Amino acid sequence: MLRFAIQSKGRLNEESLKLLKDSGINVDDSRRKFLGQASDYPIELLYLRDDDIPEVVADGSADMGIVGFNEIAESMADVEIVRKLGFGKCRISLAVPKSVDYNGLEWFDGKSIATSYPSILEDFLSKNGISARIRKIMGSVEIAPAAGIADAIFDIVSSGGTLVSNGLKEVEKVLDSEAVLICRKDLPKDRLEIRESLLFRFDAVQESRGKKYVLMNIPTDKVSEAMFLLPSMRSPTVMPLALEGWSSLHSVVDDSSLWQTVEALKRIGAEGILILNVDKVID
Ligand code: PRT
Ligand code: ZN
Repeated sequence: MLRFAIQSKGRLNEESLKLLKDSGINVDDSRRKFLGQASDYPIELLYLRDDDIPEVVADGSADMGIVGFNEIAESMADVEIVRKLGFGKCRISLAVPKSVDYNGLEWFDGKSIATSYPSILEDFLSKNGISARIRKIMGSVEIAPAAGIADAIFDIVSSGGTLVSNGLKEVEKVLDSEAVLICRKDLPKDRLEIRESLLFRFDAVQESRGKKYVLMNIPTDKVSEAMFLLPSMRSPTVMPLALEGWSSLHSVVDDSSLWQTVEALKRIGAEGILILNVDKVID
């Protein structure tokens, strides 16, 4: 049995549960529970506040977990970062009131900065030779300048909307973050096989994200041109159709270039184009 920690509620909870579910691990997601059991997989889920996950994994109370990289950087917990998971993307930045005539990092010399991430900030300031007062605040950091509690803030930014609505502007990005899969460093040998199986499943789910399976009929003399338009994982599959002079072509296309590719294929004579979701990709 492997014990796996995820956020009990909040921004990473849903995506973490979805990754497990898409990996065929069905967990009892009644979020009020502290400990949940998967019905068909040797894993138990520990639902925690995100701040507690790095330490709990570092000390072996949980074997693996999902948490924002920002929490690992702040706690400096001694864990292995096994994978970046591609969700919960954000950055931690310095922001100042929008009326400030900001002219570089020196502006922060002698100022006070409110943050829930004092360690990351302290490290950044000392590396840059800036001496500022750090005020640790848990939650609603963005109101600190207007409330007269600090001159500036150091906080998580995603769309930037919170900064704008609080009369602030982002002036320095310090750290990029996203959800990461972490593992304790001394994972007992009897759980290594479960870890490998989990990674195999997570990778297959992640590989399939942002991909579509495209099938079409195309005049056989256009197949090489079509293959050039389809930068797939491997070469596309080409099969002759019963109809003389026509072939069927199958390939995997990235979502980001899907419409461009399909339009180009149509221009060279592709017909009957089917676009399907990709559920898993196993290399
Ligand atoms: O209760 P618990 O302690 O578990 O949760 P929490 O309230 O501490 O964290 P939560 O659920 O807000 O965020 C969990 C993780 O999601 C963070 O540690 C980040 O890794 C990641 N993440 C991604 C974010 C955001 N995006 C985000 N936008 N965490 C917080 N925010 C907040 C930010 O603090 C600010 O108040 O959203 C606001 C800014 O958003 P924009 O879009 O207006 O810029
Ligand atoms: Zn938290």
